[in-house]
Amino acid sequence: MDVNKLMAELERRHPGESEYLQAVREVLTTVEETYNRHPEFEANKIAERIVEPDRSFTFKVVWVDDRGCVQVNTGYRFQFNNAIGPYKGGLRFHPSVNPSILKFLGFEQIFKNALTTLPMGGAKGGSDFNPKGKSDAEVMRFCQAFMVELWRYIGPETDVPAGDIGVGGREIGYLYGMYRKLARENTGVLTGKGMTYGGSLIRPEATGFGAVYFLRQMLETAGMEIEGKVIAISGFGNVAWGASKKATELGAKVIAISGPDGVVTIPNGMNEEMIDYMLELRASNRNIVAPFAEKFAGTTFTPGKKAWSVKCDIALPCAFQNELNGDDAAELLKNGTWCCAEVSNMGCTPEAIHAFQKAGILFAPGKAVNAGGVATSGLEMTQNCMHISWSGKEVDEKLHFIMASIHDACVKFGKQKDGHIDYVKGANIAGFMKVAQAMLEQGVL
Ligand code: 2IT
Repeated sequence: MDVNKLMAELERRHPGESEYLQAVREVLTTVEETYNRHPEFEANKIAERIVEPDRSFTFKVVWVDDRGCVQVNTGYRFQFNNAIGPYKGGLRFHPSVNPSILKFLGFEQIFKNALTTLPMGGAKGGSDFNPKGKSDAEVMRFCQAFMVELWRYIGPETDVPAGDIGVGGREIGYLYGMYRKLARENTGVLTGKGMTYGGSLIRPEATGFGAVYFLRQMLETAGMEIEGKVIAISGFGNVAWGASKKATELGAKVIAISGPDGVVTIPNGMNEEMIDYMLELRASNRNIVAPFAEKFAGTTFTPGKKAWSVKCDIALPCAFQNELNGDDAAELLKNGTWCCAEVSNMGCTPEAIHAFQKAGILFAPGKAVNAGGVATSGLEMTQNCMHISWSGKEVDEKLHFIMASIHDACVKFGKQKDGHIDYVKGANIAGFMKVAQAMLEQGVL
């Protein structure tokens, strides 16, 4: 493969889709060497085929707000690749949502899902609907209108959506309710469902828990332990919550969380009450973190600042793509940060990753670190089709096993001659080669 030629062609077909092009370039440059050792991949144009979504759906979502005004949004589903299993991936509701962002997420999802050891293909969808300030009834009407369009394209063995930013348990409930009514079926067509109608224990915690299990293994492999380490986290949503909870439980000190409005520093580290309050803050639909500092004495809110301005051992981006840039990386490194595990999808810019790699600190990419979320979605699908539910302990044990397998795969494909583990390379090669092999064996489609 010739990465520059392939990228030029992709850019011609998807002009200006910067997030999508960024994600593809990162994967292709890291797998190029291994790929080129397989002339059968080149002969079958695996790279050219894997970078394009299989198909995409765009639809209009019309709903009525609480004032009686008609609102119009755009809905999308990008089905990227189903070589190893049904399309699988979240739905994002956020005003920034556009085809470039959903294509980057769908593309990343292919390799992440391949890493989980479970049979799941890659997809992503969502809408430019802004949940901020919306009432519960408005969210319900929007979700129902969204599903009236989406339901034709999905199915438990075809395409299984889940949550992402702006889509949590409440939204999945409304989406599932409408799907069930339209399809006249109770199936595992969405994951992240409530416990009373087919959800899996540990799914809400899984992304954050899995990330901390992975982080613990990174540290252990480097001869360290997580206990006592100082961690800065960005975001205050479901993922930041799960990561804070597990890190605190394992004896680490979470000293910062952040929102679009600024950062809250917690000098003594998070406690249980604070962790519980994160859920309330997220559910309030206000998208600000400042109230956290008003509620807890001894914590400080600094407007306009990111979590990366706080001195820490370990940085865990848990919010948004490209939320940690080159300047942030420089600031962290200056303050002595020696590990960064991306929990958000593509949380770090290429400049930030380069700075971390140049400094030789521990760095792991989102598609490995955050794969526990979708992996537990896969476990929810399994329970649904068996019509049973596992205990929390059983699910957590399986999540442990999966995160350990992902870590092993990163080490296998990412260990350099000097012993340093290039987790970016390891994750990309392991995920890519599995899907490439599956495509090869199934012929030109
Ligand atoms: O980015 C992700 O992996 C998710 N938002 C979860 C997807 C899923 O299907 O559980």
